[in-house]
Amino acid sequence: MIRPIVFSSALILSALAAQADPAQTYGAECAACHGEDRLGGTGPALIPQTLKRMRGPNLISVITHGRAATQMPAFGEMLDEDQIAALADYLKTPLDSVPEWQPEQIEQTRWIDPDYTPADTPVFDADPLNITLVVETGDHHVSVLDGDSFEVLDRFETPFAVHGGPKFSPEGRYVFIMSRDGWVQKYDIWSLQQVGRVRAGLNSRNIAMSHDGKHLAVANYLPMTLTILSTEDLSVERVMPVIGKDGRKSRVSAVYQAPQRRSFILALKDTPEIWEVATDPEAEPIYEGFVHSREKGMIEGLPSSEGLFARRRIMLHQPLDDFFFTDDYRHLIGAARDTGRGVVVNLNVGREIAELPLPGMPHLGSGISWERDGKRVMATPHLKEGMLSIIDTQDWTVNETIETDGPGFFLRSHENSPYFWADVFFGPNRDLMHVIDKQSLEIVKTLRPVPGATVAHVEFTRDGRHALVSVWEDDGAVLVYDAETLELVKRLPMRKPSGKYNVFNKITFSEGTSH
Ligand code: DHE
Repeated sequence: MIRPIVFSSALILSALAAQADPAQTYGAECAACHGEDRLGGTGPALIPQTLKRMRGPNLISVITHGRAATQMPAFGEMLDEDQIAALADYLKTPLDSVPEWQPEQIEQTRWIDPDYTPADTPVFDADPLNITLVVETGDHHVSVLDGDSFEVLDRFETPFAVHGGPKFSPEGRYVFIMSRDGWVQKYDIWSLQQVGRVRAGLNSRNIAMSHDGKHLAVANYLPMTLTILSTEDLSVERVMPVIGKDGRKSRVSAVYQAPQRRSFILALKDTPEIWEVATDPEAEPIYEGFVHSREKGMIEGLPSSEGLFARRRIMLHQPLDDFFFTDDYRHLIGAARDTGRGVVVNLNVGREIAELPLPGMPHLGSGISWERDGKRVMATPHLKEGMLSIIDTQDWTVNETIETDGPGFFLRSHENSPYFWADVFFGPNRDLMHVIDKQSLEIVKTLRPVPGATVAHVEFTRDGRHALVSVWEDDGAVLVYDAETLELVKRLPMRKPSGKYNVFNKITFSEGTSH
């Protein structure tokens, strides 16, 4: 006899409660992997700051169908449509309070891989300085490419949702990679092994390496801090709260390395200041600003005998972010959001010195520079307009603009190449890549490698002979072009490859690459 299924009233009540209360659904179905506090565990943090930055299928679809090639299962059969929609809304609500993320909490997350054994010399025959790392965002891996043979030497798992450029130690042996969840991973290229991981922030923007390779700074949105780690063992050296002169807390939009200045430069999102943080106790005499501050006894946060991590504030008229630095690191151009203006700041004297008309959200962080007609120019794409601006970095004028087939994200060139490459990242032509002559500023060729597939971000090999282009799709590829003939020479299948980073070009601060 088939017995009718009888639900107890307690069960019905709990099912109704779960339906009504997405927090309960979260606790039952998600917390084991994503953490009771939604700050992540084996799965990523599920907080609006992180979720709204994630590209790809929307939240409802991920909950319903799961995420291919990850641990994220499909809940479509377990939860009904209303429950999934309520859960998605719940995940988009901010946390009631942001937990402490001080050295003690960070230290608890620090993990050194017990299987890591450092090699004395590279465990491969390839040129260790011509290694190129490819970040594959499709399944959260990095491929380690031999830049001569284009063979994949290793493919390792990264934390979830890597963003920004990985940063190499000055000799090129180690690389540090950051995820939007604030995890920092250290990897040894010579040994082809992960060294360890630490969670330096809860929602982070990017990382920067100090001039001597000893310190790694992590720019955080959540909490509003700069975390400085020891590159040796990923231990915490300092957590700096970021508070403007007016007392307002600020998110850090980005942190940059300024090797000649022996400092980190911070772009602050919520307060009209730039911060400079010294990475060398002896460095301050080279900065006018530091000398003045010191004379006036204004070095904050540290006794005046200690210069390491001493901070200098540069006051602005409004917050600036997305910096491009001149090669000598004396000047930066920052974008004043939604104003159509770029602002030039002289870092030595510590003040704004010029303004530039830059409409359509310039993406200055992707800027590159080169010599043209005896002048040093820089080029920047614009995220909201199909154009590139060419700026004279002596008199701070916009020399020329180049019309493109749509707004772009990244530019790249190399000292040995007469061309620079500009992607069209947004809009119907996002499958196009322009190749532009650095002197005539003419578009010499427009590539459409895979019709309909986004192509973006270029990196050159160490000698500049090859240009590597990402086909930014889940079943994507890195396409290797001859940088002179512009012919395709190789196709390397990859899972949604985003940025690519050549060790030599990065550690020598090549003028053709963002730093
Ligand atoms: Fe990025 C670099 C900020 C969206 C991929 N991005 C950077 C850097 C900053 C920045 C400050 C320089 C850091 C560094 O390398 O040390 N990015 C921002 C934003 O504010 C923005 C517009 C909005 C946001 O979501 O935060 C943004 N970025 C994106 C994307 O949507 C991209 C295309 C895909 C993704 O991964 O999220 C993206 N950003 C990248 C990449 C770099 C990067 C690949 C490194 C470029 C390089 O060649 O160095």
